Amino acid sequence: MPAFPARLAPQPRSVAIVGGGLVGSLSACFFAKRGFQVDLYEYREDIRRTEHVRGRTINLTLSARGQAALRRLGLERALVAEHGVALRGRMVHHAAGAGAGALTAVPYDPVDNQCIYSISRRYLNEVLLTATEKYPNVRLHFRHKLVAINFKENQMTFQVGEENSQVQRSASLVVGADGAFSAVRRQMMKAPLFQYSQRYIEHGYLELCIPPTADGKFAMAEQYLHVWPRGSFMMIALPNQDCSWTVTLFMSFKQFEALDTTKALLDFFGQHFPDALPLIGTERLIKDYFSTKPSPLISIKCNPYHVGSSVIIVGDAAHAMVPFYGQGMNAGFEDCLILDNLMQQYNEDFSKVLPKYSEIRNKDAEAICDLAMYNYYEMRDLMNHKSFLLRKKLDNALYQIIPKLWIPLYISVTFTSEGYSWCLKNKYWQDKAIRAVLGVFGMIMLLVVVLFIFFFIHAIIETPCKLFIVPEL
Ligand code: FAD
Ligand code: EGU
Repeated sequence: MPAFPARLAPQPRSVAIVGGGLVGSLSACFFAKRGFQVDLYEYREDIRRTEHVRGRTINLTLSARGQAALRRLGLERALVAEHGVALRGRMVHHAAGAGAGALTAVPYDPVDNQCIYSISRRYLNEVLLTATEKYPNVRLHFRHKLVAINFKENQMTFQVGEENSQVQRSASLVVGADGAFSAVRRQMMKAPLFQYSQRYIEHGYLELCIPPTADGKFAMAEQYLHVWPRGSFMMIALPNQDCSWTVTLFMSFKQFEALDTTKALLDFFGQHFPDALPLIGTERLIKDYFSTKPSPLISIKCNPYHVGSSVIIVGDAAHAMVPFYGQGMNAGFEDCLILDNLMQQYNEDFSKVLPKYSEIRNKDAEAICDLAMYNYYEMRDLMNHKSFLLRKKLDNALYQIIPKLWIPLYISVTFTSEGYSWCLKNKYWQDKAIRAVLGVFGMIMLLVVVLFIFFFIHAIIETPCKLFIVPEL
């Protein structure tokens, strides 16, 4: 028996968000909207007041899951309509050889023509931070780095500014939105039964840029995510609003190291990305390539995502993934939406909401980590295989004929809010169905061949008998 009726249960009203990145700032809005006192602590200074932001990718793709979360807060229109560049499909740049320089445009959604959006990380973060300030119950604390956290009293220690001054803060709920190298999670790892695994892949990434043309236009077909799959490495380009492209080269660290001279670099691009080389420009390529180090890519799974009824982790802190499905931020935004739904369902009772969040979110988050890792192999390699492209064609054909029954994997991941684990199961079912159909087809073919051989032999055996039978005199 609970000591209080649910309605009267003690309601903690203060929330501390650790990390003011994409997911932390969105999460702050969700808690503020519910009326909690929200304090957001961010390690960096306010990016709205700085010229340059160090760190990750310049732009990323926003799709249905991320949009659904933004919509709940009334932020979707402002962001998507005014600052997103719509992508209606991918443009595959084939390798030299067979069809050198050949391009294939493959639409994302041949049925409903839905699209995804390329958005600037910085702009997204700025809009979300400003959105938190619309709520009078939010306070932002920049240059606050969480260095320790004591779960018993929910006591956090922050290092403030550059000097070694420290402050102690507490809150009834701590939300760890402090990214892949989360300090909140590091503390959670010390508890028994906490599951954790991480994996760095062999590939790193390096960003380059294709500037607008002389007359200020996009240098490549806009409305596409451009991709150069090359087997052991690949390159991707996403458009920016100013008509430039951010180009990301994914390659093993070994290979990055091997390209250590101007000549080696230009030969490499000339051989593998001959169409991109003049668009980037040799000078700019050399300058950008040699002035930045490739960054690593990590995939992290852990479980559970909460401690008791007072600490929870969201976004990359809970599930960092390799970027090959364009879902990291989308999944993080979806975390916030799901958490908000549970707050509604359980009347903001943290002791019920937090365990439920871990329970329902873990399997889906791990599914998208797996799917993204699978794409790491599939996209750079299989895109070059005939059988793979055939399967894609078959998938899309079936989708066009029976869109309610046959939803290709990337469609369910990108354009629905079905659980990621459902998407994965759906694909297993489809693989089985295709194998079964191919199996039956194979059996029929075999039967035809056997029958043919049978009749053929029969005919051979019969005919000579007839031919050589000497008519009786
Ligand atoms: P972060 O963005 O890492 O933010 C964490 C914040 O916490 C930071 O501001 C940091 O300063 C702060 N912080 C860290 N430690 C502390 C501390 N101790 N105290 C206080 N503050 C702290 N996702 C997509 O959906 N689509 C894409 O197209 C896409 N492309 C990607 C391409 C690449 C190359 C990479 C690497 C990732 C990509 N992602 C993409 C994933 C996406 O970037 C992440 O999933 C997303 O940024 C996660 O947001 P977050 O707020 O959880 O973490
Ligand atoms: C990788 C790096 C194309 C941004 C997967 C597609 C990505 C993104 C794809 C990055 C690819 C790969 C899909 C989207 C998206 C494709 C997708 C990958 C955004 C299967 C800035 N991927 N990404 N798949 O279909 O579903 O276009 O860094 F090259 S968006 Cl690897 Cl939809």
